[in-house]
Amino acid sequence: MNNKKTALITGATSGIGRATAYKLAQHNIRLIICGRRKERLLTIKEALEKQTEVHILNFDVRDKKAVFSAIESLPESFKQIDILINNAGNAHGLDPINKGDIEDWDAMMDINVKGLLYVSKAVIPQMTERKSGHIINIGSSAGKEVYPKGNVYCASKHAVVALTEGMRIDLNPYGIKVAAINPGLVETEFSQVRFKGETIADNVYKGYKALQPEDVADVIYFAISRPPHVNIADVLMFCTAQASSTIVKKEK
Ligand code: NDP
Ligand code: 8X3
Repeated sequence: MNNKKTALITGATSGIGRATAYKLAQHNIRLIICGRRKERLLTIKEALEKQTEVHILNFDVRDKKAVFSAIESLPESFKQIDILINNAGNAHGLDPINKGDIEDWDAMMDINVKGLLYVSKAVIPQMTERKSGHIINIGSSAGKEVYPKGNVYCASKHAVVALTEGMRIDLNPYGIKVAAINPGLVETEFSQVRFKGETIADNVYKGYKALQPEDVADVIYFAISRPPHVNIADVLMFCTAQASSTIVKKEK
């Protein structure tokens, strides 16, 4: 019998998602890697194909139709998704609520919340049918604690935490594990996106050692490699320098 598992990772072109793809490939997990930047998906596929089978799905999680047709298009050997990692997401802007940009608000709610729902809706039916599966939602410390100017991003991540709890309750009769992994500051392209390439983004991870995407990938792999009776339901992880959303010990 082939016990090899298949994982679908959204947002696999960068940061936490990409590091998770590399980590899971080391453990011989078959991969479906997703994102909008096709060139990057192809590069990652080429690098990981020495270790495991890799299929790429190139879609925008905001595009409902594209999400469903991408999942529908999976070849037979990738059709059974055992592990869904809802990771695609970002912050857009850091402004007080009275000065926030509506386009930024739309992007965060559409990607971080609705995109996660669309992908989940496309994948969950096969898990309920098989009465097995594992869903990992990448929340954030921002989903536990609101910080100044974080308003809509924090709301989107509070929604991810709430949806994780809702999924865990509703999918419990089917034996499906659901978890939220909630990191604090992780050094990825996150701040480049949040600050739209402005130089301020370069300073976010200066003066202390932030979490690296591989640190989060380690925790994701730990969660998915527990025995069948164990579900790591919710993890809050910080780098040692970070005590809360607003308290980070920096070297002078
Ligand atoms: P990156 O910017 O490095 O990666 C974001 C990933 O999301 C990319 O692969 C990107 O792919 C994908 N993505 C973004 N928008 C879309 C979209 N519309 N459709 C499809 N894919 C999309 O950031 P991180 O790795 O840091 O972020 C990953 C997750 O971790 C996010 O949910 C983020 O909120 C969360 N997080 C990040 C923290 C941090 O400090 N970095 C801390 C806590 C949580 P592409 O552009 O190719 O589509
Ligand atoms: C990312 C962490 O503190 O930049 O979710 O919001 S933070």
